[in-house]
Amino acid sequence: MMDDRTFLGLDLSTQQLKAAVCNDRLEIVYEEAVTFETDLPEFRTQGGALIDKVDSRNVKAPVLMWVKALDILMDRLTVAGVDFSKIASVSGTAQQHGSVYWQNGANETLRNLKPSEFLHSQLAHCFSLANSPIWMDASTTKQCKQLEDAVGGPTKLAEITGSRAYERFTGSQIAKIHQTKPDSYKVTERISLISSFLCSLFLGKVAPIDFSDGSGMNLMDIHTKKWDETLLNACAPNLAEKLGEPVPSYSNVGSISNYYVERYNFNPNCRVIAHTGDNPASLIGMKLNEGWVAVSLGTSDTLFLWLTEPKVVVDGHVLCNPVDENSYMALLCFKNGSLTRERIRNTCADGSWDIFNQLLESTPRGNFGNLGLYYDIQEIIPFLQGDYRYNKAGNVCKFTSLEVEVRACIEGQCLRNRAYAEDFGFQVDKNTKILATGGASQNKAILQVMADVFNAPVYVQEAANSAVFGSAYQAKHGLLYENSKTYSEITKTVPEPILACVPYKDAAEIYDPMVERYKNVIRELTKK
Ligand code: ADP
Ligand code: XUL
Repeated sequence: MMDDRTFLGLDLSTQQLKAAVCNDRLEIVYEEAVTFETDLPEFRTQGGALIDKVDSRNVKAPVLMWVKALDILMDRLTVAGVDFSKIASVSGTAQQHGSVYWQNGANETLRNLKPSEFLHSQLAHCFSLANSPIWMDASTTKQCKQLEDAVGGPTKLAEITGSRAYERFTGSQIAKIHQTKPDSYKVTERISLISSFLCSLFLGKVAPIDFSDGSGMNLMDIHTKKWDETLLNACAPNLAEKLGEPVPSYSNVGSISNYYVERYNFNPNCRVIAHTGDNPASLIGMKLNEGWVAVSLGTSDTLFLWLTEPKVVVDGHVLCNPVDENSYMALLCFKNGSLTRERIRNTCADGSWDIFNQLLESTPRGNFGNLGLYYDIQEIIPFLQGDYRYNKAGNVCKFTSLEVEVRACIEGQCLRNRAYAEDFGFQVDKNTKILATGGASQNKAILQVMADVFNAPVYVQEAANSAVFGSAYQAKHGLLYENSKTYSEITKTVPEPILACVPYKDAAEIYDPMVERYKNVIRELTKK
């Protein structure tokens, strides 16, 4: 019944839990989503996050909200008519870096889930921390220093793990939990990433962390793909046993928990494939290969490239590649993405993307020499917070019209993307092609600015949410990997990207100098 089989992919992102079911040709047959803020208002999150009112650097999310979201999502898929007995394998992805703390006895509870009850009622007492730190957290500067010192500085840490210490990365987050909540740490039997936590819910036991998401922790040696003992010891005691051994991202990690067989009529032979981070999953969903730059415009804005060799960089990250064990991927992440665009849309365009786009399109490229930088929350690179506005003469100013503000926001974000990609060693040339994904990639006016700033064509895929589709493709790849089916063979039926916009002729003339100007402004603002 090969023609009949389907693959389930999930994406536990910042704002939503999404699911996609694909057929054997990897065409999407069902899509459903649960939105945390509106579907689960009892958890009182802002877009899925709990931002501390006293110190906004502390950002968490309730673990049980994610579990409850899965209960609701499974019900929605049932109502939509999904035949679970046809699903051959499941894989998933999640926001990167966040960590979940399983309390002593949790693995036993996971192994004995009662099919007649919801997951959230059975797992209510399984977590030693009710709220998990997530990627938006920036509260671990002290622990970052400790990790870098343990191996001889930021560059050395970047050489080993692919990144210098970053506040949101899991190592410093675990160290902080151990230092500030020693009792909770003591009763923790296992620690999962959010991706491997989601995988555990399908597997019915704590699932392994995969190489790609594991390389976003500042704990794994990206060359040997093993935990670095010095770093584990610098973080917290007995960490190796709490993390378990990492595995390749496409690993077939076991059969689906009996809970799903009895409750939803899954086939007992349905396999669970390791889950990974959302950026690695997007790389899969976009069928990214060399020569393309992927730009994901989601809650965070990220930029990623396929790398054949690991590079050592201090601004940016090198992660293990999720489909090819010998390759890597470069990643840049900016926290102030969609939520910042939404703030400017709300203050300038009455909350409407249509009005926002009209304003954006009514201003000339280059914005009369105005430049704006908007960091609603503590940015990663550059390490800044607040709004900065400059006029043509380079003086700090206020913008006098709504359209200038809207264009300044989008141009500022696109200049940032190009400037940091260049610092990573990426050079725009006539072969550069950009592939856009994420919620805001459906906005052509924004993509046009991206095309102009990079002076390169921008493409999109028919399926805009590449992370969730990437995990459905990975479900198939992981299932057939043992039969020597390569990832490119498996995804050859996925349609090629579609051209969305091309740059105007004067793009380089306008934006090349603006990129340099942007870099100078940042240099001044971040001068110690
Ligand atoms: P994540 O996976 O990080 O939770 P998504 O990739 O689903 O996020 O993107 C969600 C974001 O997409 C929303 O916060 C919203 O601002 C943005 N978005 C949706 N539609 C548009 C649009 N037409 N123009 C610009 N942004 C949009
Ligand atoms: C990547 C990062 C974010 C999250 C949430 O380093 O922090 O992109 O994965 O999407």
